[in-house]
Amino acid sequence: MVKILHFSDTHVSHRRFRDVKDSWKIQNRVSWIEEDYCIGFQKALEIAESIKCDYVVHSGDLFDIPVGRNLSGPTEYSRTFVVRELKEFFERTDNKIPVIIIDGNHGSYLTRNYSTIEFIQAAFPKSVFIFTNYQLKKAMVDKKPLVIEFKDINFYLFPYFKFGRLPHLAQAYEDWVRNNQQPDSDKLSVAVVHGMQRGMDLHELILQYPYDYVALGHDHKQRKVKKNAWQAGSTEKYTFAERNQEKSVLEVQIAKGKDPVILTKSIESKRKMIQFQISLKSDTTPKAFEKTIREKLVELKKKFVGETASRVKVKLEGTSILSNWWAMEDILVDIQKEVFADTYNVLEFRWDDGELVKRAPISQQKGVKIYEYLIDDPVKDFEKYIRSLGIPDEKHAKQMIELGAGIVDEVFNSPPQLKAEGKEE
Ligand SMILES: [Mn+2]
Repeated sequence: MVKILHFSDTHVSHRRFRDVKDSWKIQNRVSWIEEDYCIGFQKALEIAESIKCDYVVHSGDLFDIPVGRNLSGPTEYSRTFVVRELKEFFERTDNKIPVIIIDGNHGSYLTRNYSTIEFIQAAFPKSVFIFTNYQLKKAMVDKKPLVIEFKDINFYLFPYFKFGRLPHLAQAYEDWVRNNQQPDSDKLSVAVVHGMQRGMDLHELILQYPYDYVALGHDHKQRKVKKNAWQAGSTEKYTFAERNQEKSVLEVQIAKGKDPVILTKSIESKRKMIQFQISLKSDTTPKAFEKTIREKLVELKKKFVGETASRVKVKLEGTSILSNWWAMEDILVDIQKEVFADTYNVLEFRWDDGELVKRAPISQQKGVKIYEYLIDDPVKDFEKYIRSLGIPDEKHAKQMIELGAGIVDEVFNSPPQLKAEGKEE
């Protein structure tokens, strides 16, 4: 039997700059939130040691940055943290446990063929085995496998690759998987993959091949995908959508010809993420809104303690009159200032108005204006209205005037009784 510690999506060096309390755990060293993600990484290695595993597998997104157009690399604090934790882990375990890490969609400079996990391998060339996005592309071009072989087990590596983006990529990737990445029939075989959307970044063949285990990453919610394939989930809550998730890493026991045995090993996160759902109506006044928010915050009104301070998001939905919403936003800004004083145990306070519909009051809505015109001579007034729009193309303006005048004339000028009489005939 071989025992693997499978973890993923540690997102070390994740930081928040907006809507967080400007308070550093140690002055100018590390922020509370950045440290949370370091601790997730640390705890996973502690569990790896305690269960006496044979291998450690990280299925991607070890570092949070760079990502997308954000080309900043991990902070010195986080990089040092990771190297120190690994060094101590290898010392405690007599350099007997190899650590395998693949690239996710975070942590690599995609346009530069360079990944932030390369320095980890440089620091521990005999114990750390990394597989980058760049190595994957090279393996596809060279038509070579991406495998690390040990005497009892082979690991097949699938760093993040969005092959479903273009048909020719999908075909090239499938050919590469088929020709190079099929499991060994004699030795134990484990696939390590960063991807979750089938046909887009997770290839169906990987779930169909008889690997003894598929170590998946990218999905922050831990889940069993198949009896031999698990998403480990992230080690610390990342978005507010994860606020109620319990985080853990996986102890995976595999033996040839048997279903893997999976044990979850919990990682307790010290910080709460709280979301207040508030539904607004067009008659909700700023005053009533302020009262609601303050009532919700009462339970958090206590001395600030960084170790336990909560992250809070106010999620707004429903409808609000625009002028009311502006006043409510001012209230939120004021409350945020107050919350970041030491009388609230809150580290982050943000709001999300993405799903709130904001409307102008009826009296100011567009379209109402037209009634100011259509009083004396509706047809002439309509022409004035169209001219007031300043349409540059005269032909276009004339067409609109003619068409509009016809409609206006019919609606306002034809005596309704004529129509009634017509009906009687
Ligand atoms: Mn990811």
